[in-house]
Amino acid sequence: KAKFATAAAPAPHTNPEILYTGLFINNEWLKSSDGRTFKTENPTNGKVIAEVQQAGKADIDKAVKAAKDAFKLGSPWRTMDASQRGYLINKLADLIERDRAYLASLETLDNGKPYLASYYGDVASVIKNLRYYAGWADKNHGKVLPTDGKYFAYTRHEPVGVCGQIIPWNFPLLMAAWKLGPALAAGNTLVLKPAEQTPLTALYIAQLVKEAGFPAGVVNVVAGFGDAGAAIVDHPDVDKVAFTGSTDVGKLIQRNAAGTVKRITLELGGKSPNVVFADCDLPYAVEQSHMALFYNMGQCCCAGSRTFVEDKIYDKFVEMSAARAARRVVGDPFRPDTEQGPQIDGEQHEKILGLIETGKQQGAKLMTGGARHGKEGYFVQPTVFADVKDDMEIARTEIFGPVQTILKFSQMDELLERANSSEYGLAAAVFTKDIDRANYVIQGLRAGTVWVNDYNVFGNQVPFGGFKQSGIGRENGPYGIKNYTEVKAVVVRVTEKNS
Ligand code: TXE
Repeated sequence: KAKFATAAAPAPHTNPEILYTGLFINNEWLKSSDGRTFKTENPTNGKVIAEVQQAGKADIDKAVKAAKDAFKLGSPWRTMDASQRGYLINKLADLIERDRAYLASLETLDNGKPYLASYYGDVASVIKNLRYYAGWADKNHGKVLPTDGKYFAYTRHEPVGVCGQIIPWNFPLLMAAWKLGPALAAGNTLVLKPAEQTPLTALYIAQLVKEAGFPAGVVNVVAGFGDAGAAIVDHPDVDKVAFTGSTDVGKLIQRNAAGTVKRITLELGGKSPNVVFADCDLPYAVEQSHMALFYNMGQCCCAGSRTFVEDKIYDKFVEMSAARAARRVVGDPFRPDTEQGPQIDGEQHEKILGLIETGKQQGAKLMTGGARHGKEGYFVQPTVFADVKDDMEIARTEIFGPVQTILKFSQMDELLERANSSEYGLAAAVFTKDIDRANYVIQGLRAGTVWVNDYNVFGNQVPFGGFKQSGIGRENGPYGIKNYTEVKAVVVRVTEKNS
């Protein structure tokens, strides 16, 4: 069962026009300072879609300067009513809604995810997320504090300043929205760097930012590689970095951000346990566990990538899961019946196929799939491994592909220890009808999110982020706003104090 409706969506633009490939700085489209460009590729067939201006250090300097100027005291942005900031964010959401079919198509072209998922999943969530945070713009208020002495003390919730936002390629639009919404609602200015694999939709959004009427320099979008990301992290005028991506790069960012004591939020990798007890509704749990792993070609940081199944139903569960994966429709992401498109690029494709080989060599039982799909593009067959042991590579490393690993358990305590024996702690799920058991597992799992009898349920009101090496901080909800807010304490001497 898909998470999005399947009522008729407008037909996709299978060949969407590419309108913006420049660096978006100060509400203008620029070429890179050193003339460098890079190619973005269609992962369905490996063909080049467009050449995009590639930001280097000099361009990052330019973008940061624009954001810093836009943040100056007295600037249009700083003097704007908070409610007007909310209005502008809502306006941006309206423009995205207007261009929803085009944006969903562009996302599918550049990323490879099925068009219906782009349309009903990604773009729909982007619109809702921006509207949620638009509402926060004039509600992020401080407090009056009954301090001792003749003083009037209060807190101001101020923007942090210039935010550097570095995002990945698995949900290019949605990750951009999760960064833009709270940052703008709280009054920050920003430099957003999309991933090199998927720059196109964020660049289109940049033009919509301008059309919505945001003052120049508030939002700057510059495509580029890791060196551009590193230049953002190193820049002394960037006050905060928000990053979503690999744990390795997250660690690097944390280290490098220390040089200027930047605020950082990190949303990193995962190896999330999905626990299925024997008293579950079996066909439902099989389908949910399938989607938990295979959604978005397995390229989800919170993917249910360690499926723990109670011994009593293990064989049946494995058999049903393998049959479901074998039925998964893989192919052209623009077709309405396609469930699975290509992986993002050749590098990921190779990494996944390599891990599948390791799984075979280390003795996991391959139930279905296990190889590339087709001859063109970066497709991988939906793959299911049974008899997976905790110490196998495929049970420890984030595969980030359509590879389900199914492990067996028999005792609750053993289960919790094994489920928690990962450096990650992003998400987890439990399928059971026993409320006491569910509550025990909820409390025992060390993860930022625990789903009960469902998976991949996101709400703009609900925080998302990781325990342990899955990250620092939370996105969405009031917690998300907090990460973009500095609290200033103000203490004013008064001549007389009365209660
Ligand atoms: O990620 P990177 P990659 C995991 C997943 C995947 C692996 C590698 O397991 O297989 O990471 O993916 C920018 N300073 N996730 O190599 O490199 C980069 O340009 C600053 C999980 O694509 O982390 C891009 O914009 N920035 C994840 C962003 O970091 C740097 C989503 C992410 O790229 C940088 C993606 C540097 N030194 C991959 N180097 C999730 N949490 O959802 C690169 N970047």
